[in-house]
Amino acid sequence: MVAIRDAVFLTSASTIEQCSSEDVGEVVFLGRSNVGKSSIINALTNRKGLAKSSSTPGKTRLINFFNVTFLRDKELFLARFVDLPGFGYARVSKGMKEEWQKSLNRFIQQRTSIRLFVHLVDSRHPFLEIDKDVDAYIKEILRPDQQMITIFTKSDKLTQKETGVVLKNFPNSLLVSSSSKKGISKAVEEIFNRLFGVVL
Ligand SMILES: Nc1nc2c(ncn2[C@@H]2O[C@H](COP(=O)(O)OP(=O)(O)OP(=O)(O)O)[C@@H](O)[C@H]2O)c(=O)[nH]1
Ligand SMILES: [Mg+2]
Repeated sequence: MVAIRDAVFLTSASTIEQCSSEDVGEVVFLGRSNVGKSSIINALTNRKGLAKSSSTPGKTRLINFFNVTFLRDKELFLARFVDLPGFGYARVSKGMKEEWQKSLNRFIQQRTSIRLFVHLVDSRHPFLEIDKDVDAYIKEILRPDQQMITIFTKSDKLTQKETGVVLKNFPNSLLVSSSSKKGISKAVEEIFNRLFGVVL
């Protein structure tokens, strides 16, 4: 049985240079603005308000780092969760958007401590072009020591039929709700196994 025992905010960075040292394996949460990145970090770690979530898209503007301690069979495992700003958020000028996107791309491609990309997709809109693009982009830049998983968010908003469509089209993905906590413990286990190489 795997659980997250501790999670604390480490630091925020607006540039790569400000990022924390690359000494711990990192899980990067990325996805469209408002998809529920900050909320799933709070749900996985069971810490309300650890990552700032908001109904206004574009809430997360900085790269936020959290130190996370997993517990399995009385043994502790350290990792870091990274909350990224969503792509496609509005309210900044086009120039700033491009600058920021470049900076995020640089982070994603150059940071050696990233072990796992968690691509979050809104389960109500599972076939958007932008998510296909992100999927292709991550696969293209993925290094041999890195993995990627897709997690569908906000499953509490789905009808049974819609749930069936997601599961049928994406058989290897996880479907979770940060509100109801459905699927969350399975997601914790999956992230742990990917990070620490446990084959079940
Ligand atoms: N019903 C439901 N709402 C959710 C769930 N997860 C997140 N939300 C809501 O969706 C909105 C956005 O959540 P955030 O976690 O802030 O999303 P984000 O991806 O971090 O957004 P940015 O930081 O703006 O990119 C908030 O109003 C959340 O309460 C969920 O599982 N179910
Ligand atoms: Mg956020």
